Formats: sequence, C-alpha cells, structure tokens
Amino acid sequence: MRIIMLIDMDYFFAACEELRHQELKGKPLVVGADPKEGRGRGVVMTCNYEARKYGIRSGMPISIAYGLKKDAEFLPADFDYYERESREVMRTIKGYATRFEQVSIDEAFIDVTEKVLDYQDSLQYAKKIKDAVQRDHGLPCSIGISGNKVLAKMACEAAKPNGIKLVKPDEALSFLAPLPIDRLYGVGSKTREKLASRGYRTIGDLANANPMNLIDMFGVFGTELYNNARGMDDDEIVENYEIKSIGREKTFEHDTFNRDVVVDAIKSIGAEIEEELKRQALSFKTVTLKIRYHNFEEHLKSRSIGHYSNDVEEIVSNAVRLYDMHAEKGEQIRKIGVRVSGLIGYKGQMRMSDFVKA
Ligand code: TTP
Ligand code: MG
Ligand code: MG
Repeated sequence: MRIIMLIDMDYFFAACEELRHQELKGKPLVVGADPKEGRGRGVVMTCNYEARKYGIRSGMPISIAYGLKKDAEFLPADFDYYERESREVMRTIKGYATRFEQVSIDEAFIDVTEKVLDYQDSLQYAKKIKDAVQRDHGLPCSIGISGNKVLAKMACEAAKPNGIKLVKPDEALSFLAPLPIDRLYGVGSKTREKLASRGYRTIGDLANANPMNLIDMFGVFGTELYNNARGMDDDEIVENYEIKSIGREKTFEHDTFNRDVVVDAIKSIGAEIEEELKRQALSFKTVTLKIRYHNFEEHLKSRSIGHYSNDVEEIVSNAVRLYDMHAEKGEQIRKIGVRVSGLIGYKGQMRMSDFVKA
C-alpha cells in the first residue's frame, strides 16, 4: 500500500499577486492578457476565487472575462516572480516527502508512505504541510490523499479551495462514479466530446464500459482511461533528478497537436541524447517523456526498457510509445522533453545514482 499526496496551490498566479498587493485581497483579480476595455485579445491565465464567482475561468478569452466583471483587477503575468515563489514552496514540500515529483509550476506529487502510520494519520500530516506552506510562504494550497497519483489528483480537485481530501482506495469507485467524465485525469475537451458521442457522460459510465470498446476508440490510451476510471493507476512517482539523467527539451515555435511534428522533435532530441551518452560512455535503462501543454500543465511518463542501452532507436521508440499512450489527444503541446536515466558506465558497474542524487 502506498500513500500518495498531490499538493496544488490555489489560484496560484493570482495568489502570488495578492501576496505582494495585499490591498487587492478580497477583490476579484484576474491574471492574463490586457482586456483593453473589452477589445483585448488573449486569455485569462487564472483568477482568484472572488473572480470565479462571476464565472471567470482559466483559458477564457480576456474580452469575455472583462464582460463578466469590468471592474475586476486585471494584471499581466510575471512568470519570473511566480517561478521564484514556486521554487521556494516546492522546497518546503519536498522536505515532507520520501519521494517528490513536481508536475507543474504549482503542483507536486509526494509519497509519504514511510512518513505516516496510516490514512487517518496522513490527514494530520497533510494539515502540517498545508500550514507550513501558508505560514512560510503566505500561499494557500489544497491537498488530495490516496493510494495512487490519479486518485490523489482527483481528491485534490475535490478538496479545492484551501482544503484536504482523503479518498481511501476502497472508496475510489464510489468517489469517482458520479463525477462528469472530463474531471477524470487525462480527459480533455476532445476526449470528452468523443466519449459523449458514444453516450459516456460520467466516470462511472467509463468504469462500467467494455474496455475493448475504449481500446477501439483510443488505442492503448483507452486502457489507461478505463483503469483511471476505476481508480487504478500504478504510475511511479518520478523524482526530479538534476544530474543522474541526460535530457533535452524542445519548445515548439507554435503550440502543436500534430503527431508528426512531435515525433520529429523526439527524433532530434534522441539523436542529441545518444551523442551525449556516447561522449560520457554511459548506457541508460529508463526513458522519460515530458509533455508541457499550452496551459503549463506538465506530465512526466517513464518506461524502463529492462536492459541497458545507448541506442537512439530505443530512446525514440520508447518516447514515442509513451507519447501515444499518454498524451492528451487534441490538446496543444508547447514543449516536449526526453530524458534517459538509470545510467551506468559502459564497462564498470558504477551507477551514477550512487553518487549524484539530487
Ligand atoms: P492550476 O493549478 O490549474 O490553477 P490555479 O492554481 O490557478 O487554480 P486552482 O488550482 O486553485 O484551481 O494552474 C496553475 C497556474 O498555471 C495558474 O495559476 C496559472 C497557470 N495556468 C495558465 O496560465 N493557463 C491555464 O489555462 C491554466 C489552467 C493555468
Ligand atoms: Mg493550482
Ligand atoms: Mg496546478
């Protein structure tokens, strides 16, 4: 049994702005494009919960947000500042974890199995983390707790704002079943439309589906959807190591969901990694794919190939397979990254991880 938490900051960019503009607290606040009195282009990046009361949401055209609440405070994004706050908060969270995986600027999975006695105790532990983040950084967060990443993430959504929610594994099916399908981890608007056209509306509909139908519709991704809908997920928490891996990233000139473009990027990254492996006389055992979507959400997926290799073909084929299995189809991708880890010298038995753990 594992005890996994997902900690996600509440209305993060807007909360950072409230932190340095205390006078704005309690007023509707929107971070994103300049509304230019309703003529502005671009979108809302996020807004505080006061603004959400007027129907304003992330991703909404800024002109619509302006129409909903003209006298809200509209601020441009200051990424450097948010990244600094994020780094500090993440350092605090990491201190409470046995394993830590940051998945976007404002959220991280942690494994606390060895830090707590049982699920009941994990609630106190979550409270401690939440209080530390608030006290040391002045920022609110929400925490979801369960036995795997998918359930922890969904528990966190249910905990928002400013809450803690525990979903024990034996409560998973009943917790998930009534939720609308697009609340499921991995389901975006395109996937939702496709599922709706076949009559799937709730996560329960998906959990009761014949998995073969889902595989017909989505290929291997269908298996993942089915498992997620049943609260099953054995995805590991991938530590964000700094040195014991070799990785490269590519940011697309224009956000894309074109598979050919992504595969080309993976091929060129793979070639660069192979070159670096050969230069350092290293072989790898694990390939990790990182996808950063247009909305800054970041997903990491790993695959162990079961032996050591330094072959570009194995890097590329495994990364492409991870993309096919896990990428949110139809969602615009901003950046793609590939990383190899589990490194070993060609001849020696020395593992990099033995001495360069970040
Ligand atoms: P989220 O964690 O999705 O949202 P949030 O922290 O603003 O609100 P909450 O978690 O309380 O629901 O995203 C984290 C930050 O990422 C967010 O503050 C701004 C940025 N972001 C965008 O720029 N565009 C988007 O479409 C989304 C969803 C987020
Ligand atoms: Mg958040
Ligand atoms: Mg988030």
